[in-house]
Amino acid sequence: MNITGNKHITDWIAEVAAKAKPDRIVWIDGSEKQLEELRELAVKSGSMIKLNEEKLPNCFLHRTDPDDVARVENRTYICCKNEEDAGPTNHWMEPSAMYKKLDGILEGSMKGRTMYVIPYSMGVIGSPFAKYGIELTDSTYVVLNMVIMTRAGKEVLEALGDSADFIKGIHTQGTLDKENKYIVQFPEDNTIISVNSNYGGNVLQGKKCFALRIASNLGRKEGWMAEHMLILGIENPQGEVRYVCGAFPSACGKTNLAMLIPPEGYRINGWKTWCVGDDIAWLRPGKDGRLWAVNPENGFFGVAPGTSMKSNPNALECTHEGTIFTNVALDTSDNTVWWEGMTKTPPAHAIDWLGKPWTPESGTKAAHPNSRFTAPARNCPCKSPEFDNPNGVPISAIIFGGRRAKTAPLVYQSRDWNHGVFVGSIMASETTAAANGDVGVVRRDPMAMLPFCGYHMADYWQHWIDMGKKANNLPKIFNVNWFRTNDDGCFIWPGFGDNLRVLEWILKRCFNETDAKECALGYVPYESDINLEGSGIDEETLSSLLYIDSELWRKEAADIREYYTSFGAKVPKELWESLETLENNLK
Ligand code: GTP
Ligand code: SPV
Ligand code: MN
Repeated sequence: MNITGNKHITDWIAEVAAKAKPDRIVWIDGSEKQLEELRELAVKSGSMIKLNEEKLPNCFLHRTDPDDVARVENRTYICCKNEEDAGPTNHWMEPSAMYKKLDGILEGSMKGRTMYVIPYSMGVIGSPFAKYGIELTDSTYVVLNMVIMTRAGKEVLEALGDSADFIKGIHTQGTLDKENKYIVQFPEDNTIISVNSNYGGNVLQGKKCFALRIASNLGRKEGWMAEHMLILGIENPQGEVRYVCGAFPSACGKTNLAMLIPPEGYRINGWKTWCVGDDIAWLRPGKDGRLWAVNPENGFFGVAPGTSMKSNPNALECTHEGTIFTNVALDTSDNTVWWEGMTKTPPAHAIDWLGKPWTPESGTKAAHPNSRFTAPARNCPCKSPEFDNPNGVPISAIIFGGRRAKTAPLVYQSRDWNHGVFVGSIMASETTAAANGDVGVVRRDPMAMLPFCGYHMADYWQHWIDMGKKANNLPKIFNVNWFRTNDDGCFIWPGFGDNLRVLEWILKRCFNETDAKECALGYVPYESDINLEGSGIDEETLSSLLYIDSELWRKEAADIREYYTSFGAKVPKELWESLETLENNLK
């Protein structure tokens, strides 16, 4: 039964249903009663396992196909009319050719299945930032994840009224055929189609497909920014809360930084942290000349391995109710979950992510390295009181960062906005398990947006430069690297909660409360300006973490020159100027 009279919606659904031929169509109204039925259905069908109700109330475990465990960047497409508009970093196909291919896959794909209609909002429904979408899917797993990750249900249809202004999304899990897996964005049609996958970022379309690939196009047109960024509020002992955004590539520490717990010495002095978002930020210039950010999501799709009471108790706490775990291990002793790094001692017996019996002697990983939890934001102990503020929060600093074993120092500050755009554009990081492909290979990942920018990357840099002219009280831009290693390959910086020591310096810089040393890259801290008390790090080690190896950076600069050249004439001149300055500084 339809729950809207909006013809744009009902005609489109009829069209998709005529193609995919589902046995029935079910509208997701967002009610607890309906969700309860769907959970039961998912458990009955074997798609989800109900976990210990006492220890993990309303929590479930899902295992994906072993070949469907991460985003598939080589099968992700931006289909706009001109190939040039997608740029050299995106896969492209002419839209009508792609529609034809997808129509072939969609034809009859939902026979014998139910097609669910999920109306959802990215951002607080009715707020100036909000954008609406409808995802049609034949997967209960997608429905149950989407209602955690977004604001979904009939309120969205009410907010939409008769409007045609929504993003159309179609998903079928199909046969999971690897050779016919496609994650496709049509930015000119505001349409997303993903087929033959049932994993996270491929199919929870509100996240990367909409809130980044489609939204980056909308932002460019409408004068705002869609970024792969966490949003964190930091409250100092005076009770002032200052906000930062941080762009780190997938599995490089956004969720952890967004929920960090201050080191003990800071806590005693009254420092607090407030999580506004852990993965995506939409930023707009405010009337006051500052950039304001909202998190368009309503839950966390976080990396499980490494999440422990020691590294990130807040994230762990988020997963204690109403959470769906994907590809973690099942601890059979009490029907709970486990993953590498959760506790020092693994369970004696478990079922691994492949569904096979596992013991610590098995010599394999119990949880997949990209196993995840989908947890509602309401569970977060440090959820910001501003989380649902329709106008967002004002941003003082933008922080870029990645995994670099040697090159990038612990922290440095850019000289100004345009130079900061340069710093973001040259980001590089070792690849992780969040996407299919090799792990640990250094690749350029500008602004952590390489897999998510929905148009030509150099046009995107130009958009950043242009945004700099739209606000007169812009955030200051920094770069951090928590991942420098010593000769034994161990991380030198303690990371996690101790990252607040660096954030404190960053925020002081934003408010002219501390000095800095000029260097070839911009500004670095004086060692004595970073509070190391209780960190176990001495000033000498800090010096080594801040050291800039000119030889390595000359190689880096040559590599950047080559990289920029690969984008052709569109690279903004401001970025070339910053590169020349860097080259001169290194002479
Ligand atoms: P996506 O959800 O894929 O976008 O990832 P993310 O950027 O949110 O990364 P997340 O915070 O989940 O961290 C990924 C991995 O990095 C986990 O295994 C963490 O334990 C590890 N990690 C996070 N922060 C730090 C840090 O400060 N130092 C070190 N050494 N490791 C960290
Ligand atoms: C990422 O890979 O950056 C994620 C997980 O946040 S996914 O939703 O799969 O994109
Ligand atoms: Mn991410």
